Amino acid sequence: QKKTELLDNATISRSLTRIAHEILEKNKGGLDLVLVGIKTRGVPLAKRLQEKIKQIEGIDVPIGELDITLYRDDLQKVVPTDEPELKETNIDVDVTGKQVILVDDVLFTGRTVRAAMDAVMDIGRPAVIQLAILIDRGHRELPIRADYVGKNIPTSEKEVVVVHLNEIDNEDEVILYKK
Ligand code: 3GP
Ligand code: 5GP
Ligand code: MG
Repeated sequence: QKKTELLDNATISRSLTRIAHEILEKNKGGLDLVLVGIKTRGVPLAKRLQEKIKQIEGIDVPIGELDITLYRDDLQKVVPTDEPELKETNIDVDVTGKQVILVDDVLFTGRTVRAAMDAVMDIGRPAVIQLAILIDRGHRELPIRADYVGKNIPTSEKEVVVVHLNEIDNEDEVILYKK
């Protein structure tokens, strides 16, 4: 197994700072924003964006969480017919009329994001839904793209992107593994 470091602590932080600025620019100051993190690692990323937006603009953007589990617990046993399913919705704010930003660590086929959009639209009618992602590794199977991207990493099917975040893994790093 070969590893390549794609992002470290400093570059993750800079990417998120840029994305926070882009979100504020695109959404006119951000007063109607709602951040929605997709578990597991989309949640700490959403919180970091919330903090950066607070530092830049001085506003408190509400945060929600979605638990969408893709496939089975063992990634080696991925069955193509398995769809990511919604396990839990934890969004206390009314999303109707809001600019909802979905946040996740890695964008791959797009099926998780599709399930996340369904979950958000089940609880209200947002003015707009946008997507912020740390790593876009390609291989989309649906017409879905991210509005805000930390880094585009064209991967092969055999490669896996490992995302470690301080809040969960006690370190910040993004590594490309070649099997
Ligand atoms: P996450 O909760 O941080 O998103 O999908 C469950 C976990 O498995 C994810 O954690 C993700 O980091 C990790 N993972 C690594 N490679 C893959 C992959 O190719 N597909 C999926 N679905 N998850 C992967
Ligand atoms: P999708 O539904 O777009 O295929 O996959 C998105 C979800 O699967 C993300 O939540 C992400 O956690 C996980 N995922 C898919 N591929 C990878 C990968 O290479 N690395 C990591 N860390 N997560 C992945
Ligand atoms: Mg994820």
